[in-house]
Amino acid sequence: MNISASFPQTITDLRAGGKAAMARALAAIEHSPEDSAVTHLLDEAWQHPHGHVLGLTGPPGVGKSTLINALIATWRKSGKTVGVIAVDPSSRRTGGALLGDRTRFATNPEDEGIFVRSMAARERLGGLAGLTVPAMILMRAVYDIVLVETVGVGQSETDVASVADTVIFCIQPGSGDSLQFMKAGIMEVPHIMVVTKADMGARADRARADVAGALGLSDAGQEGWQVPVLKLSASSGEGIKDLVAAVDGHADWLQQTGELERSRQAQAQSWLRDMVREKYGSEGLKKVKDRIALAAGQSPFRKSVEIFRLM
Ligand SMILES: Nc1nc2c(ncn2[C@@H]2O[C@H](COP(=O)(O)OP(=O)(O)OP(=O)(O)O)[C@@H](O)[C@H]2O)c(=O)[nH]1
Ligand SMILES: [Mg+2]
Repeated sequence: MNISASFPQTITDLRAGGKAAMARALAAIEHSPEDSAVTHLLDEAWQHPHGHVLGLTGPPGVGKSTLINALIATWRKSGKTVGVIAVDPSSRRTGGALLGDRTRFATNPEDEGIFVRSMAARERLGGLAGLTVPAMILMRAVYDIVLVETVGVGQSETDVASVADTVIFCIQPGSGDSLQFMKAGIMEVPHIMVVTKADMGARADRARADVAGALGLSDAGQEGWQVPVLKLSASSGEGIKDLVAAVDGHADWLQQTGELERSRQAQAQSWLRDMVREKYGSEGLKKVKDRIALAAGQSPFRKSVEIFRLM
């Protein structure tokens, strides 16, 4: 399949072409993922990362989108450009009242420094990661901050870890669910914990203390990273600055420890594995297991085309 002539051929084109170019590139990775121009662009984006990627997850209605709106406003004010990927799980169609209560992103269409893209996490090649990983890698090459919103209530947090450098888990005051997951050790511990809707008063303080307690019981975090437990209100703006500072702190820590490179490499490797497994099953994956390892810094996209050719 041929992609359109206006497709951005290089990262320079993508950066210069604004939101229209990004929209075209994202459409191409969705519709012609194996086109050689698409692979070339993705390889180049992989080799020239620019921004920091945040994953925001938590139960439905906890306030993720409202928080993202507040973060967008803060970062745009300080001149940072922002790309957003909002993953819409299809199961939410049965979500009833919650859906009517959803927050949309209030962004200025004239502002070239903010790009929002919704994606349905419907059954597709590679599941959530299949499309979000390439989309994230394109946006990461262009914007200062990339935000990925996913709904998560337990095991699915691991999904967002496969696309984000810093994972933020949101908890609603007065809801015990997420705590239960943590205590049971089901949930992979995020890098930053946030209690939302702090304007709800004492319940937010109690939730924050509970989370801090639960983290103390678990083997929280990675060596050398203390998971901050913050409380904030996206409505009043309270605590947003502290979250921005915590994100900066985690980004610095990732850089200094070399963990950033390691975790991005692991994301690329697991994306490649998932794609092969989706397309050719576990048997297919077994067949190429000796050839699937990525060298340090190697792009998973070119490699996926090579592997698919072997099958
Ligand atoms: N009081 C209060 N309400 C809030 C705050 N943030 C969000 N809300 C409300 O909580 C509801 C859900 O907010 P969203 O931002 O849509 O939550 P979400 O986590 O993105 O929800 P889904 O994407 O549907 O999973 C909305 O009615 C918001 O107005 C807050 O800081 N304080
Ligand atoms: Mg939302």
